[in-house]
Amino acid sequence: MSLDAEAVARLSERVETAQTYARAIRKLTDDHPGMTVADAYRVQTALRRSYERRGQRVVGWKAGLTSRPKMIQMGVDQPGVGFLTEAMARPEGSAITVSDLIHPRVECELAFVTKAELAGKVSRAEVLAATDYVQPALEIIDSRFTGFKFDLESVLADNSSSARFVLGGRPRRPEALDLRTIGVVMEIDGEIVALGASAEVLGHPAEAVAMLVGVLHDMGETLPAGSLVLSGAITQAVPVKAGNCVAARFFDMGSVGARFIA
Ligand code: 0L1
Ligand code: MG
Repeated sequence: MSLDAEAVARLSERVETAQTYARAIRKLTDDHPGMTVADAYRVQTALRRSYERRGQRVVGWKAGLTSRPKMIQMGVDQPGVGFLTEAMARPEGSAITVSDLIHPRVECELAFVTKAELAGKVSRAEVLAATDYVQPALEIIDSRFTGFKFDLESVLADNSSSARFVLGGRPRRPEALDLRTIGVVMEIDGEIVALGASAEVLGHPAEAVAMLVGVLHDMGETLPAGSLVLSGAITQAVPVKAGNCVAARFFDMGSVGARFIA
């Protein structure tokens, strides 16, 4: 670790202001080149505590940077996690405003909802045993860094670009599906813009949940029963603007969609 407590608090405020006012900022490592991944998670934790103090309930977590192409695209070498609050949730089919976001992109993901606590180093099988159901989801990410350009330390401190999410489709028991082979097609305004299969997510999306529980353990946290986890992008992240209508069809699980407005 290289940042003292005062620097962590200052960086967390800088990120929170950028998130609140949708203003892009320089990546944090420009001013703190020695910042480590552990420092980044300390900034993210300070951000989470600040949201909680303002009454925002944490409802779960997201795994990010979980596919090899995504890591290469963003120039990072490991996945990461971010927290999800109730205020980030949007109803299926709803209108999502883009004026309070900087440069939103949409990803298609499998959401896990847990029925038992997960803690420490857990296996894929333990994740599946603790999963109540899985469900199609859209994640709307929005890096707070200029040009959507960052490094691992900066993006983790920015809560892994978390912004909004939408749950939809049909919730399914995990044992009823082969979670490696869920095909997804994403359309914007009726045109297919991205597709993929769920094995894109660390070989199996439950591996991403296991990774996430390990990161939480390193932060001194567990994943409580009843948590929502976005397990990582099955498709690439596609930029969206006001006027766009997004629909994602998940094989055997139905579809999830949202509209974007100014
Ligand atoms: O959810 C994701 O995989 C995104 C994590 C952060 C990287 C990005 O903003 O593209
Ligand atoms: Mg994502």
